[in-house]
Amino acid sequence: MKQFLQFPQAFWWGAATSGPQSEGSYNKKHESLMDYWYRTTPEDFFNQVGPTVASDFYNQYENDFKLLKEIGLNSYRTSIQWTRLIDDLEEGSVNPEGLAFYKKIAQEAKKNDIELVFNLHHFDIPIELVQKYGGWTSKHVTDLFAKFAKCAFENLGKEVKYWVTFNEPIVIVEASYLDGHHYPKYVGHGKEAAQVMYNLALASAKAIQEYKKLNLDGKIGIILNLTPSYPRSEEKEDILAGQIADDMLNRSFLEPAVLGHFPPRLISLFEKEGILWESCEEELQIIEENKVDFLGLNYYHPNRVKAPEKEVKFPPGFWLPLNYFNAYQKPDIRMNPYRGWEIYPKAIYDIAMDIKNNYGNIPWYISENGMGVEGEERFLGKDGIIHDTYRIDFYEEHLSWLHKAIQEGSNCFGFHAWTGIDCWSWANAYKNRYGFISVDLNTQKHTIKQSGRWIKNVVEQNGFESKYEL
Ligand code: BGP
Repeated sequence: MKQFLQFPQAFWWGAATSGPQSEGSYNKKHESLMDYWYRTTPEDFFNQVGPTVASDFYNQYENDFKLLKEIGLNSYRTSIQWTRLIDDLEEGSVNPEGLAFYKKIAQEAKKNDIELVFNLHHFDIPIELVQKYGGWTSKHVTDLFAKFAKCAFENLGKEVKYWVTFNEPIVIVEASYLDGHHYPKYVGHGKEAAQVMYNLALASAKAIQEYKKLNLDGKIGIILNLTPSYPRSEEKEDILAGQIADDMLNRSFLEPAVLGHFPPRLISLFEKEGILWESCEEELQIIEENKVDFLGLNYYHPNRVKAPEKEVKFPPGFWLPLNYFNAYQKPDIRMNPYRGWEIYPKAIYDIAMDIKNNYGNIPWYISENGMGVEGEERFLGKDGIIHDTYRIDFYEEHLSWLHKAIQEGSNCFGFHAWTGIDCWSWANAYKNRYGFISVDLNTQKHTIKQSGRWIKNVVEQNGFESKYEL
């Protein structure tokens, strides 16, 4: 039986992207890690497409905001590129041309009645800071980040009311230091990974401290990707494996951001493994005192785990969490074959309940959720638009679980899809498309898809008729 699901008043219906994935690298002051990685190793990127043009937001932002407005969105997240806003990285001084661009973005959002969320970091550290200082392994870089943040708040903090310090910091830890997916592609650098984890939480707290000092009329948060762990069985070993996976991948940033300290079990584990970060009282106090006002949570897929079956001996200096939890290949799961991610909408409800029960029901929103599909031109109709009905089904099912959580008291104030306009995605480049609006890479023409018409309808009704019985 179908049921109309009404969402709370003033609910955010929007989408997210980032500077490096949408703007194109035109007129930047510095090269980011992604720019450098692409310039030096283009073969690492799908079809050798890099961030140089992306979805041409730098040139098309006026038209893009019109399209976002046309599909009804009332809010939108993008990121300020450190490499565009800042002139001198040590001083954190402003690059006037970069600032002028971000001012135009803020104005355009306002003109279209779109609430803008500015993020400060989306995997795009300036490469100079990696080469000179070792990137996020360095405490000095956390100070430089705070200077960049201060510059952004001072110059744009009156126009823009919602800020986030980082997008998915755990991805930096995992992809650059543990599994080799992002430049510098280290595998098993456990000690550095742990330090990066700590430094990113510290950098976020330092940026929040700068924001609070300015007494602006706005709010600041962080965007975390949560992959809830589901153990293979009820056996205590599997349950413990799930808890440790959660500590490492989810609570490592959730706890400092919301509670002001790191998960104690994770600290003991890192200590036992000899990879615990270097910290001091003064820094821990900054983390303790500068918590977030709200959370943005990205949800794509769950994490199926099992207890390890045998102990793995690592060579000196190498560490991965393999002796604590292993991936579990659960039979009979639904998959998105293009991305290789399991589709499990109920996890959105589980996340909401975890935030309600264990994190003081802090205000939060879904800051990314979506389905990447390869070869979407197959679905191009005679009417010239892409008929992405699979995406509509995906969203309706996830939103039905989110609605149930809200009914049960979860303090969720919005839903942002990944993404508004198809965008470049790191090494996957333009392999999988996620947008409500398509991008033709040959012409850079942006065209609304069927899902764009669908979301417009959802926003107008502040809800939709759901076919899902939960
Ligand atoms: C999230 C990132 C986004 C985006 C998305 C889809 O983790 O925050 O930046 O890339 O994943 O990623 P992909 O295109 O690799 O499937």
